[in-house]
Amino acid sequence: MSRIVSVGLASILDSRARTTVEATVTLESGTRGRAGAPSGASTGAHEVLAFPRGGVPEAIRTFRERVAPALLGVDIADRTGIDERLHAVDGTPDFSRIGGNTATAVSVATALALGAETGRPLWKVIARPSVDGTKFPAIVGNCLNGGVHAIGGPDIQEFIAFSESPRPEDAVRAAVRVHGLIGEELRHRFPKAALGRGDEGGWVAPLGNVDAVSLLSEVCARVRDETHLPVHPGLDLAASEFYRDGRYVYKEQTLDPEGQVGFVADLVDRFGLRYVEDPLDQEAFDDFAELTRQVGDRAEIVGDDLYVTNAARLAQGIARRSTNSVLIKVNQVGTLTDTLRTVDEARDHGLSTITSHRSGEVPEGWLAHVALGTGARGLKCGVLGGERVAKLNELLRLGRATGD
Ligand code: 2PG
Ligand code: MG
Repeated sequence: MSRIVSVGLASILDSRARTTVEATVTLESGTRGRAGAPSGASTGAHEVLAFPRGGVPEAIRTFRERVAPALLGVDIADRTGIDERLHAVDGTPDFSRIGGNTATAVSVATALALGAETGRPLWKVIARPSVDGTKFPAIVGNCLNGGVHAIGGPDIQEFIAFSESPRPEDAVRAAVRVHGLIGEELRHRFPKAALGRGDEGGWVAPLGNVDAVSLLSEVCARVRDETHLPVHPGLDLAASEFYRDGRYVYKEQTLDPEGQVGFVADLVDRFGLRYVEDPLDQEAFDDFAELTRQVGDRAEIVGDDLYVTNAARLAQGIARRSTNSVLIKVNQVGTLTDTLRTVDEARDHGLSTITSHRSGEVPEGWLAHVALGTGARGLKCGVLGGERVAKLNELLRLGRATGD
């Protein structure tokens, strides 16, 4: 097949207008693949490093000196071999020499180039034979923001519409409706307040944590009545961000780990939560297991900072029955090959996967292909903002292409 004749890495802006990188891979046939890499704010302690210590300029320098020479002339058919070369050139366990975002941008750009060369969409390039592209993910749409993604607002980071219709068009419609109705309700409740939106387009308002869950749950019920679509409330607590010295410190209360498990289990039952991400600290494998034991039959209990898309950390969680679901973010682990390893590990042990954006995103749609190609239970990509809508629109296109 065609060989790589040039690879470039350039600085671009993410949705917070911070610099990140995009890679362009060109083949001898003239075919190209281009992809940008996103960045997080509530990053897990065990993620690979997005950039080397000198930031984007050092990432670009290192790319020119070390990465590009290792990729020139390689056959594009050897996609996984290219990801292995990225590890070999880096030589560290956390991509701290070349940067995880360089690895992500190159890995995805390579897969896109291979797809273009062979006339296949990205999802088919990465799909296992058991994934036929007919099962579409739920939309995991952030509607209200708090935590480190907002100025003010609740301590909980994300109040989510978990929109489960199998047809992308319906799933997107219900999630968008929840976001819109929450906006209307906030204008009504706070007629004089200056309301804002967080990094992922969710509303930001002066609400307490439980008040915000209650509002979300009421609005989801209204949208269910109105549309007859299965949309339910969910949360990403990003609890590591407010875990201090063994306690969960909220504005309204401070809880020990047992209290936190009880608090979250109570929210699941009172408000009908179907999705609960990072309800506990990133090292609390056993407290996660207790919560999963209590409510895992009625909600997805999802590990994000807990696993950081890392197959070895996921194996620990599987052994301890910590969760029934795992969040998948390509740039937490670096390459598509690493990502697929973690997805396989999850699938082999009966855990669902949720393919996720970052809070600082690029306005590209490739994430929707990762969700479809890995048979994900959900696509977490927000609802509002060009960089979020790009992923929803790509999923809608994929829905139409496969005759949804
Ligand atoms: C999360 C993500 C995305 P960040 O915590 O799940 O919503 O946030 O990209 O800041 O880690
Ligand atoms: Mg999270």
